Parts: sequence; structure tokens; C-alpha cells
Amino acid sequence: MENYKDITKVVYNPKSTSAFAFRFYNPDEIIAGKSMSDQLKFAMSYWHTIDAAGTDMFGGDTMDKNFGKAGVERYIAKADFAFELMNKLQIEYYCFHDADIAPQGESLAENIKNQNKIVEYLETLQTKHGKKLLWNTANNFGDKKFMAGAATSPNADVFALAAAKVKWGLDTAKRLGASGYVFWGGREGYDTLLNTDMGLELDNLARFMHLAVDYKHKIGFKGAFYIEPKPKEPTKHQYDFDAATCMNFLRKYDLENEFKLNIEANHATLATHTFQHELRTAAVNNAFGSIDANQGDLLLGWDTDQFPTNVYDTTLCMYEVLKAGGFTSGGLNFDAKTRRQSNTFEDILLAYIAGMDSFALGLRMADKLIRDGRIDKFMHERYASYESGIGKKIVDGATNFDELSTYALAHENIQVASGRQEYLESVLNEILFN
Ligand code: XLS
Ligand code: NI
Ligand code: NI
Repeated sequence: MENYKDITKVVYNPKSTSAFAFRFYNPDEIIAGKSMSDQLKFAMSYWHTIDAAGTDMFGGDTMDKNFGKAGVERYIAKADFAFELMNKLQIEYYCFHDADIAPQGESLAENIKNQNKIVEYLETLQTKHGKKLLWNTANNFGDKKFMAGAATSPNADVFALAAAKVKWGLDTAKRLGASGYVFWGGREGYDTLLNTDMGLELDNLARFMHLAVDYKHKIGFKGAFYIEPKPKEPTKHQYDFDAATCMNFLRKYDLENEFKLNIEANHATLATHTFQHELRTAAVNNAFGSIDANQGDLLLGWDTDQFPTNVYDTTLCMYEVLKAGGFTSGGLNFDAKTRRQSNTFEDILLAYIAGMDSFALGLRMADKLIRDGRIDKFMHERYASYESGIGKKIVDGATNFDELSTYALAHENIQVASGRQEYLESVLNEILFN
């Protein structure tokens, strides 16, 4: 197998005998009216790709991503590696937390100083290589000060610290021209209600979001705000449990016009939903924003952040994305890391190739499914009773219980049509494998 340094650019070549080629991702090919690169908008996650080195609960690093350097120099080398990798993989976007890009020291002031140095460097790299920031965010969960939460900490000084870090994040988002900014709950949740004032914590979370919105408008940052739902981990109960819970929160606190959702596949399954369910919930609430692409292992109950290779899932995901009108500010961020045993630089490329090709294939199949039309046609016919007669009156809000009751008394011979689940599943198989 080729060495990492010998691979300059991974290109589309379905006939290639090399492992370092795309079999399905052809960036300039038009699918469903847009180039594949515009439909998929792939992004690289800094934390998993540039920083994570294989540590798990039982053992340390299996991979060295320090480039023989320390301090700020190490993070300059990491930034070079990040852009080199994006170039090799033809990835246009990236995402990071404040703490991912620079060494973290003893004080907020020192961290900000280090981060600003690297941001200056990232700015030059973005211009030089034509790359863009999809979104950034704050790591308001790693430091022990955040052990009881950030915006929902019982300690108001922590709320202020979290605000300072998000303020830096928004200034940086504006400076680097990010298309969005993500709020993942981190440790915003609880482990026991015996020590938790849930009402105050939720109110404070909303106060925090309103302050962030005010600041965004004050500085004129034009990117989108996203909330990323997750049901558990690290806390037993995360306040941003799933898409529906987030929408309830946003509406209760008058924030629904300022936020969209960033749906992560593995978070959906942890919430005992399918990825497709979460995407549809976002879409029907007019809150479809961006995607953290990964997959979990259904036999393990945690966020394993694996590279996505399940083509049923990527197909149904891209089906939802196309139906929602495609990405605007959002994209597909690989919130995914190589397995601990996949500890070479070649593995990083292979993992991205697998993930990108799985989504490229998913896009091709979703487009085929839509063009085939059988699913849409079935769906249309299934709800046809709402297009005329009493059904139309229901939809138009032009009836009442008296009329419906009279109607029901006169129409008791009701035949509900078959849902045809198995047939529809076989249509999906035919599209995928025929
Ligand atoms: C953790 C989250 C995290 C967010 C960004 O489970 O997925 O990585 O995407 O803070
Ligand atoms: Ni995520
Ligand atoms: Ni996650």
C-alpha cells in the first residue's frame, strides 16, 4: 500500500486498483442539479482528525500527532497537516473548537493569546488553499471548571467564563468567514435531580443563547447558529436531548428564528431514533441546518464516532437533505475518528475515503430513489383523501366537530389502505442493488 506522503490527491477513479481513490465521489459531476461537492459540502473535524490520537478509557495514544514539536509550534504543524489533508482529500471545509487549535494553558488570557496566533495562521492557510470554515464552537466541557456545566453551571462565574469563550468564538467565526457557529450542549444537563434546579438551569441556558444572539447581531456575524442535539453523554440527561426537545426549548424561549439544528447520526441513535427521523424532525420544523456525519455501533451504548459506511443510512440521509432543498449554510462534517487500531496516517485517508464515498453513493442512490418516483407516488396516493371532500375541508380548517360527526355517522364503511412497508423496502433494495 502507498505511503501517506506519496499520495498527493485522491481522485475519482472507479477502476483504480489503489485504495486511495474515490469510487463514487466525483466532485464536479452534477447530481440533482448541483455538483457533488456542492451537494455534499464535506468538512473535516479538527478535534478527531488533527488532535485525537487513539486514547480510550483504558489506554493512551496509539498514534503520534505531535510532529516532534511542542507549544504553539506543534499547533502550527497541526494546522499545516490539516490543510495538507484537506488538499489530498479534496475537502473544502473544516470545523474546530477553540481548544482544538492551540495549546491550552493556565488562564483564559493565555489561551486567547495562543488561539489568536493560530487563527492568524489559519486565515493565511484558508486564503492560500481556498478552504472555508463550515463552523466553529467552544469547548465548554473539557476543563474541570465546566464539570457541572457551562451556561447551566450552578456557579455564575462559570457562566461568565463560558460567555467569554463563546464571545471569542463568534469574533473568530466572523474573522474567518465561517458559515455557522455550533452550540453542542457539552455538560449542559444533569446526573441527579437531587442537586439540580432544572428550571433555573434551562432559563439560564436560554439567557445564554439570547446573549449570544445579541452579540452576533452586534458584531454583524452573518453565519447560522445551530444547536446540536444529544440525549446523554457526558451527563446522564442532556438538555438538548433530541431534535424535538430542542425545538420545544427554542420555542419556549423565543429563539426559534435564530437557530437551526446540527443533526449528528450517532446522537440520533443514542436517542433511540433513526438518523432519518432526526433529519425529518428538523426539516418539518423548518430547522434543518447542518449534519455531523458519523455512525455508532448499535451494540455499544455510547458515541463511538465511527466513519459512516452504512449505505442505507447515507442514502436515507441524502434523501432527507434533497427533500429539504439541500444544504445552504450547512454541510457534512465528519465528526468521526479512526478506530484506535487504525493508527497510521494512511488510515486517516482511508477512513475519509470510506466516509466520503459512502455519502457520495448515498447521494447517487437518493437521487435515483427520487427520480424513480415510486416512493413519492405511493406517499402521494396514501394521503389522497386530504385533497378533496371532507379531507380538504380538514386541511383548509373549514370544518368542525359537528360536521365531522355527521359525516362519520354517514360514512362508516371505512377501508384503510395497506401501508405496504415490505414492498417499499424492496423498492429501496432494488434502487440500491439493481
Ligand atoms: C459530541 C459532539 C461534539 C460537537 C461539537 O458528542 O458531537 O463533537 O459536535 O462540540
Ligand atoms: Ni458532533
Ligand atoms: Ni457526538
